[in-house]
Amino acid sequence: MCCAGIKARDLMISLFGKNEPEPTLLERLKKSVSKTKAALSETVDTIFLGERKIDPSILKDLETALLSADLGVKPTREILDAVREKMDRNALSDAAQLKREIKSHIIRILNAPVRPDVAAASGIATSQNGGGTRVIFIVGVNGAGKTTSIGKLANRLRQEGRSVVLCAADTFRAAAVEQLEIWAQRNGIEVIKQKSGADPAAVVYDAMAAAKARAADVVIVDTAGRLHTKSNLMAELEKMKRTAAKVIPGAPHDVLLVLDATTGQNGLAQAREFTSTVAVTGIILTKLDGTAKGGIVVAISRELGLPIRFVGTGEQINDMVPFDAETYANSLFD
Ligand SMILES: Nc1nc2c(ncn2[C@@H]2O[C@H](COP(=O)(O)OP(=O)(O)OP(=O)(O)O)[C@@H](O)[C@H]2O)c(=O)[nH]1
Ligand SMILES: [Mg+2]
Repeated sequence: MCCAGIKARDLMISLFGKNEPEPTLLERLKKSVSKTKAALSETVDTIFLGERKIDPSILKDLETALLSADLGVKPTREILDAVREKMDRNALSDAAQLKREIKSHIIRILNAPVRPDVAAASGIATSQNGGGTRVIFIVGVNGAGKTTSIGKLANRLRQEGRSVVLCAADTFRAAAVEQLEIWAQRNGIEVIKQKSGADPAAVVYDAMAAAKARAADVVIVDTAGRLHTKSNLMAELEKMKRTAAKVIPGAPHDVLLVLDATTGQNGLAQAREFTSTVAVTGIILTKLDGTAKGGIVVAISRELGLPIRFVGTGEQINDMVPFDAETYANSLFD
């Protein structure tokens, strides 16, 4: 009897995992940014080893720490200016105060108002989905993590009780449709597709029609990886957007640019060009796990003026967290 009970429990555990509490947002972010934290927060601590006093000589080391965490030149300069100013007023006396100063400055940059054209677009993270099917395009360069992020995003939306349809508009890369189909299966949702090599706008048309017919809450469009320099691919993207709007007025409601955090300042330069060509409404920053350059979050906010909506913290379906400035800064410094 007792053994049968244990077996049943083992079966439940193997099916559903241990009944452990889900890690909090802060815990998950903390794990992802541990290398960045080492590069930044712990470097600040070492600056103060050996009773070193707070004086302008620490600014050089601080600058190196901020730049090596990939905060970018402008945010680094702003933080150094703020620190220097406090130092001049003798308002900083130990490492803890210095960290608090850096942290509050980072939060300020991250919470700075987004571009006015973007602020007008409704955020998917917060939208309550009042008016009909919402359309989200996922765009970005090759291998940034678009398709994976779609799988994770669909999972989040499903957990919120929304119905989701996927659109396989990457008809270009071999096996791209199959990859999206696997994510659809994991989520138990439908994917609208055509055969490889089909016109992506035609797939978008089908998906919009299907989503509308089923009164789906959200349709997420997977697109092929593209560089802003490929004008034919950028024109193709515009055509997809126009097609979506023909079936669902106002679509796409969101165009989320997926950026790979590990590409650091290079990725940011690409993103700058990309967002000057396509009207992007937000960023999904992937692969924050395992990079020591998590400060790129700050550079992106400062440079692009776009909200970071989600952060990818691994390859699994649950490895994506909504981005929040305070939580991020806490995960780096607390
Ligand atoms: N560690 C980690 N890996 C990720 C994350 N997001 C995506 N990946 C991995 O990055 C690789 C590329 O992901 P895809 O989703 O195929 O990227 P994509 O942008 O759709 O690629 P293309 O369609 O070829 O342009 C895969 O091996 C993913 O598992 C993340 O947040 N963390
Ligand atoms: Mg893909």
